Amino acid sequence: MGTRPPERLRIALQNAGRLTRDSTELLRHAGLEFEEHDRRLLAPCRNFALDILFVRDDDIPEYVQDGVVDLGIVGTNAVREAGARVDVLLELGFGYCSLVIAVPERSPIHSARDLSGARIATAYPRSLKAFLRDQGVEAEVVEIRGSAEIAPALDVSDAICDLVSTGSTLRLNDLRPLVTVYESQAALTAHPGSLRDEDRAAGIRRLELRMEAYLTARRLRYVMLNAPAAALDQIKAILPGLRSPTVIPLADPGLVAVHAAVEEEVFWEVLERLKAAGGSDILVLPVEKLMR
Ligand code: PRT
Ligand code: ZN
Repeated sequence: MGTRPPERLRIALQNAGRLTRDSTELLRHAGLEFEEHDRRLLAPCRNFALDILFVRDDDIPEYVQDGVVDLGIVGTNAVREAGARVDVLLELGFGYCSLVIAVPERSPIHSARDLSGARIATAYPRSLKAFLRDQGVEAEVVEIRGSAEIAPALDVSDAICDLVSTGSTLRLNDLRPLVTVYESQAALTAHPGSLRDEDRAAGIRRLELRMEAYLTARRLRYVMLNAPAAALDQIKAILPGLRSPTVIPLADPGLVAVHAAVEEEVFWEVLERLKAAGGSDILVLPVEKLMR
């Protein structure tokens, strides 16, 4: 695909599946405008030199490796299973799952070592074989397409190796997880050759920074409060902040206003401690973007 206009980047997204909605939303949060009512072929971005290619997720690692596209959003599980040589630029915080080996509830298999001689059904033969090799376990890998979870009930295998997110599919099929092969999430991946091309690399870097700005901001809340000036040191110590919090004098010399960005995970705890330290009129706002 060396004939495409050199000035436009191309990104591959899953066309219809678990990653599709989060992938397109991420691009929109990165400020890109595009039509997606017809998820076929290329959707051009109106305000960025980027075209979006909607394809099956399994095709994305190879498309990125081969330079059919410059970028792809795909699970790291698919990249590993394809053995694709791509650069993983950014983990995107969605599409979380684990590749897990599981056995029937009443199976005598209780550890990876017990898998020796067992038949394991999987759509992830490459990942599974690499894992078994690492563990020094010799087992029979039964390659299947699609759902592995029924294989033990059909006596096609003694164990399965499949992706798990909530675990409800395993429970429904009377299977218990034995060992995790690896964890996975969606990632922004790049064609190594595109990163060596100065113009393409610059465009890729701009997109990456925008995505990072959104992902960082999503974890933050902007907190504003009034505090007694005398309590300022204590309040500052509570606020982790990006750097130091902004302190604004108020008309009443005994009071100051303090502004800071706080991580979502510690946010309630911080709020409670601020209140206890004398903070009042605590106002919390979402953060839209943050470029460091
Ligand atoms: O048509 P196309 O090939 O594009 O789609 P697909 O059916 O191959 O893929 P899709 O949309 O199911 O998954 C795309 C990607 O989502 C995967 O490659 C993973 O990166 C990610 N992902 C996250 C998952 C899961 N969670 C997941 N739970 N992919 C599949 N599953 C399946 C799993 O295989 C099992 O059948 O869901 C079932 C288990 O789910 P729980 O919640 O019951 O544990
Ligand atoms: Zn697929």
